[in-house]
Amino acid sequence: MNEWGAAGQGAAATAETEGGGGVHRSGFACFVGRPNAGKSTLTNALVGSKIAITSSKPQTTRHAIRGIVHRQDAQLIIVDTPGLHRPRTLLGQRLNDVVRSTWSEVDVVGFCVPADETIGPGDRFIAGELAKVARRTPVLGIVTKTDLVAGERVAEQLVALQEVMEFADLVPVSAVDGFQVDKLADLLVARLPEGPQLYPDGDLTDEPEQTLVAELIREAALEGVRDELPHSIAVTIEEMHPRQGRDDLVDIYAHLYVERPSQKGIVLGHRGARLKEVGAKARRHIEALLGSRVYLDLHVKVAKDWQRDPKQLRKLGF
Ligand SMILES: Nc1nc2c(ncn2[C@@H]2O[C@H](COP(=O)(O)OP(=O)(O)OP(=O)(O)O)[C@@H](O)[C@H]2O)c(=O)[nH]1
Ligand SMILES: [Mg+2]
Repeated sequence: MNEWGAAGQGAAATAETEGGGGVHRSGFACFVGRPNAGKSTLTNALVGSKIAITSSKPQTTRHAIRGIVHRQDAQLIIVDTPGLHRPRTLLGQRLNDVVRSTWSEVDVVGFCVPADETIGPGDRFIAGELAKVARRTPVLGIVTKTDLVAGERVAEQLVALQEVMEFADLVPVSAVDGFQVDKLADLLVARLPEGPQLYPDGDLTDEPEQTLVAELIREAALEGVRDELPHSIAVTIEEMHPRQGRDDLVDIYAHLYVERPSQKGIVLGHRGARLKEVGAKARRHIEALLGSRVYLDLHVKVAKDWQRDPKQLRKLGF
């Protein structure tokens, strides 16, 4: 039933890399880059659906998230990882560990650098780390967010990126206006081994629903907060189930953790107004995800200095 066109269009798409023959490829790619480089937004653009949360705050992504791109000629699994950075907390160290352990599991790495920021020590640090895996795994250089700058700036950034390390390919993209997103998919697919489909048709991620829900709440909570607060926020789902006797309503009980009592006030806002907004916004996204109405009960809790506390980190899933 699902075999339509597999030999037809698939052959055309892979002819360039393989010299013909309906080859099907499958495998893993991951995006690496400083926090805020646009990795998760690009992952969502390639998957064609929002599977990873994004924000203008650094270190939005906190675990490796798999997004699945289905094509006639290939199945590409993208592992979106946290931004690689100089860690200041135990959480930061754990995030970096997630990134490095992902590198050994993928067929190709995409090193993302935003077009609107100069290449700096943070990028050179990543390049140095990547050089260790680059002998085994091809690394593509990706200039992201091209919509934010003029064409010549993109060209300059490509040249600057090339000086940081040697790349298997270089490509500028914009996840926002879609510029060359398909081209990037082609370049990544070309680096995958031949292989069968690894995930069923239609699966866009293997993230458990509860994780996606917790992330959507965290994303809503990140908006409008500043400084250290974004780092201090964590979300857990305590309970999630259909309301008894109803098939159109899901009850969700979630905890939103901060690190200090003073942060609790900020998250709550005047008479709880901010939290209410966060809840309403998260609920809209969760309802779209689950295709059902949602009752969301959101409680703010203090987990003192959880980013530095191994026991609390474990409890929060790190
Ligand atoms: N204009 C523009 N903005 C973008 C593009 N891609 C990402 N952004 C913005 O850049 C910010 C960071 O994007 P993310 O995708 O969360 O970045 P990230 O690399 O996943 O960040 P971490 O998870 O913190 O490492 C967000 O505000 C995005 O909306 C793009 O192609 N164009
Ligand atoms: Mg991210």
